[in-house]
Amino acid sequence: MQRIGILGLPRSGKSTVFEVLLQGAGAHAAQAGREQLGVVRVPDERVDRLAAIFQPKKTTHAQIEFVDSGAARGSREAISVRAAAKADLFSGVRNCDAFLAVVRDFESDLEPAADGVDPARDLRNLEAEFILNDLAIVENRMERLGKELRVGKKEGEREHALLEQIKRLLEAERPLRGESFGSEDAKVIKGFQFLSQKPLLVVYNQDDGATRVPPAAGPGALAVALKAHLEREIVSLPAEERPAFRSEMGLAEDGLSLVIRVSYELLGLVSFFTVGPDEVKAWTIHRGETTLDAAGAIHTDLAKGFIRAEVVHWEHMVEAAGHTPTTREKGWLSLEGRDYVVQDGQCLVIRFNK
Ligand SMILES: Nc1nc2c(ncn2[C@@H]2O[C@H](COP(=O)(O)OP(=O)(O)OP(=O)(O)O)[C@@H](O)[C@H]2O)c(=O)[nH]1
Ligand SMILES: [Mg+2]
Repeated sequence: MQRIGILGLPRSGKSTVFEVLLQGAGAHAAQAGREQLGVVRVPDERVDRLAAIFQPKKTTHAQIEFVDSGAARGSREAISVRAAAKADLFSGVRNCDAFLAVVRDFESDLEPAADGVDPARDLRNLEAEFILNDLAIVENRMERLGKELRVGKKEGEREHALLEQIKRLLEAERPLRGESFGSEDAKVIKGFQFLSQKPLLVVYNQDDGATRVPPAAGPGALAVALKAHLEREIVSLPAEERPAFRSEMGLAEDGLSLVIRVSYELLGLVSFFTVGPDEVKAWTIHRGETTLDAAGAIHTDLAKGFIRAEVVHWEHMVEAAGHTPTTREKGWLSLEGRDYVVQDGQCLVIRFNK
């Protein structure tokens, strides 16, 4: 399961965003130290449509985990950006697969912003924190490698040169998520878990009536606007009243769906489905992965004994009312080998040797 760490300056609305995301039915939250964890059921109309056809005993949506970082939680006084920079913005979220940065873009008399509302400045400050964090990691490692090189241990030479290159990028204030590296170097770099390298979703947390369009984010990042406060009010309503209220307020897509859709895009994830009378289930793999990878995601035995995959697009499956012979007659079913790249929205049956 992919984990997305929510971070941001104090009082930017991190916990409000977290609560909005957690309203997904089936979500459950847990407290782990100072941070909060929440597993969210990924809303997916395709799963619901397939379940309506198959009437399975069990329907399983994909899941994604969000972590609300524990930094400076609960402090009621407005904290300045400078003071915030000293706090550990990344507590509890360092090991996540991606970050969701909440940037304050709302005025509030109840929660006055100490240094005024300036989302562009706040984002710059956050980015600077990512980069400082990574520079500290690079410098530590280079120092150690430098010592070894001086006593004649040459193994670290190549890594030292790579870190030198990374240091120059960071010093030029370039986050690593925008850079590409050769596969050997990429492997070495991955081990460092650099924060500025992880995919970044910037959420501009706006007032109820705001219509500002967020500026485009750089490479490896995406930006969306969310009215977290209003969204939280909506999710506190009974489910059947939400759509009417939503359209009254001129909100198109609900916050949870929006954030998840964009997160999938950012993380390069796609869904495939397995269907049948026992269970309709959504699975998550990376874009570009094959039927063999998909089989392995379901069970290692399926990958080991893989013969072939039967592939039907979910819309065709619905149109055929879940009747496989019909999908075959219509030419909607294809037989694919282990190297076939799975596309978002396909239903798979894996044939394998036990
Ligand atoms: N007016 C307005 N208030 C908001 C909005 N989002 C959050 N708030 C308020 O701002 C305050 C801070 O929100 P939180 O979600 O607790 O922010 P946080 O980033 O988790 O705060 P810390 O964990 O203390 O750093 C709360 O009083 C929220 O109700 C918004 O979009 N508009
Ligand atoms: Mg909070």
